[in-house]
Amino acid sequence: MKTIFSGIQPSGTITLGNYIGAMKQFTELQEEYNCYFCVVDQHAITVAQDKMELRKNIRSLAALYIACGIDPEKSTLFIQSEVPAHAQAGWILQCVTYIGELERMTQFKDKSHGKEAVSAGLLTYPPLMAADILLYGTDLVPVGEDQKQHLELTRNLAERFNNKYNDIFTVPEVRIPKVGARVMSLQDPLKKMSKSDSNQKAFITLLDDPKQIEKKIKSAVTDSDGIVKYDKENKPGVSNLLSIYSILEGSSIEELEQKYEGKGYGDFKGDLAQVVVNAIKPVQDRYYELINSEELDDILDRGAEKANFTANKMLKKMEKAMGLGRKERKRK
Ligand code: ATP
Ligand code: LTN
Repeated sequence: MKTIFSGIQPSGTITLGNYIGAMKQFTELQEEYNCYFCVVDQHAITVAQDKMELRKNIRSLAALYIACGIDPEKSTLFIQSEVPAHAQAGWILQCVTYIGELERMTQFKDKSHGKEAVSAGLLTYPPLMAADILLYGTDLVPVGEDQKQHLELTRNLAERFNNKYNDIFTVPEVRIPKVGARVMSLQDPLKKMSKSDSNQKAFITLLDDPKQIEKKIKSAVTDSDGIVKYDKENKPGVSNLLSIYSILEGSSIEELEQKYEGKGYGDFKGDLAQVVVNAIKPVQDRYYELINSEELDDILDRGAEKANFTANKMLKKMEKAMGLGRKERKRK
């Protein structure tokens, strides 16, 4: 059975973008693959986090994975910092990465742009991500489009390590959904929807209540021609809303264009708000059952145990391939 690995940062509550671009495909893939899903908390601290908020977001993200349909009987769900091999392997991979490669990453450029205090971790984020993936012999990595460049670097690092030291890594493929790979901000449809956006109106989280959802959709930026039509170039706001509607409700863009022909944005937005509320209501119900439960801790304990077992085996191979530490002693 082939292996899948993916991770989401606990840098806020996950958005409709994360749900459509990542989470939705995870739940489908777990039926056919050996899956590892991770709360990548060590990636989240590459930018400043409030201690109490981070703790809350880590648990909340774990609960949301399950509430969205990740089945702990089928998939391994765990928290990155509970598996020390990630940081250890991340260090090793940093040592086979060139600074120039890291400086070219668009996520680094976007997140560091105009900031004075940029952490070294923000720059060295991709080798840690490569470690996440390579430790599990991953074949396939389902992510949104924004992660394509990081995946390309992961593949290069795996090949470089294999050629230089020993052929131990599987070179993973990326899997990007055909639609919904890039859900855009509700306030600036030329920017991707992001859970750490400072403007709360730019994104919908899976834990927003119906009133908030309605408000955010009603105030989503569109245009002044009043026609519900998909045209990414000239009508990015409306096109983004149409994509969200189409994916969540399962109707095609053409069907939706017909349905709203001659109607204004008011009707369209009102219906879309209802579609979003209906899609995330069952997720919220399950979330509130789980969030303070022992069940969630049991799942995460089991996940960490399984992940540690697999990851440590690969870490040992990496260290051996490079000549780190001492030769293993023969047991007497
Ligand atoms: P942050 O704002 O902290 O950078 P984020 O919202 O961009 O976070 P991540 O935790 O970095 O989200 O990403 C989790 C997964 O969701 C990744 O697979 C990523 O590609 C996907 N994803 C993130 N934003 C979107 C989006 N707007 N549309 C589609 N997929 C997305
Ligand atoms: N970099 C990713 C999160 C992430 C990830 C991973 C995704 C960290 N490690 C491993 C897939 C596989 C992001 O910012 N979305």
